[in-house]
Amino acid sequence: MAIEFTKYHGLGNDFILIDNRTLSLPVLTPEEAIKLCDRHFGIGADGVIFALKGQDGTDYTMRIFNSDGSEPEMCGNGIRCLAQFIAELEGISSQDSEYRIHTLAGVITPKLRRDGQVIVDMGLPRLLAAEIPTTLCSGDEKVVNQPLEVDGKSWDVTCVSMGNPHCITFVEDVAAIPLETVGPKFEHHSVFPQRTNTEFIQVVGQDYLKMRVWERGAGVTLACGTGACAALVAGVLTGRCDRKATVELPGGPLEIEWSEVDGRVYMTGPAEKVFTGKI
Ligand code: ZDP
Repeated sequence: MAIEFTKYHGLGNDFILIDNRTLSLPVLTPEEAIKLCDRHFGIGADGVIFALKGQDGTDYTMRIFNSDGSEPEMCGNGIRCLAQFIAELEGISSQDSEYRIHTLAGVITPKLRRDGQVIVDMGLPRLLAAEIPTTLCSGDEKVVNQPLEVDGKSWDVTCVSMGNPHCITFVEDVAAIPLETVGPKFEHHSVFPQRTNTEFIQVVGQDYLKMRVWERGAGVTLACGTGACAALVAGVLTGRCDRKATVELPGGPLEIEWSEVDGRVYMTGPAEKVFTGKI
């Protein structure tokens, strides 16, 4: 059976989107996703995203497999792509559509804006060690500016869950970080039982952060939406930035706000269709 797919990217974080709306389970297995994500033997992507039937009153359900076949709870760049994909499937050309999406991180609400950008209500950040999860502090404590030994060096880390785990460390110069060497050591560190995404952040100004990321299950990527949200929250928790800032990723900028009013994190950024095909 042929399966149609559409390739999208959000700031170069790229995904294979599958129209799976009539079903509750993904039409592909994690093993098939690994093959399709391969950049030499497959289509090439950081993950595969399925637009599934809604549940518990939501419009749709999103599931995603990372390029290594593992399944994350959420995906910030991916859900912007999903919103565009759904609008196209529904034949909606006008903007302002808002969707309630069921994810393993709770209900997430992306909204298409007239200028083509997508603003996403990413929900509440979770800050307690048990929620990350990490054993770096006792379960009911926040993990802020904690020393962590990785690769023979002590890093000050702050941990934030946006449904998926993030470990954030602030550095002088992000360009100088050997991501390929230290990234996997953070990801598989014994203090992170579910592994972790890791963000290296350079504070350029109160309202401007520069970020490079090592993603759990995907490695070096050009952008990570949940990571940019987690980074801003960590910047606020450690007194390094305002509640609203631009986060510059290798693939481009995202606008992130941690609202003082409702405590939720809002992410604004692009999602672009690249091509369609059949498997
Ligand atoms: O948590 C994880 O395992 C991530 N690799 C999921 C993907 C996150 C993503 N890069 C994002 O934008 O949030 C898609």
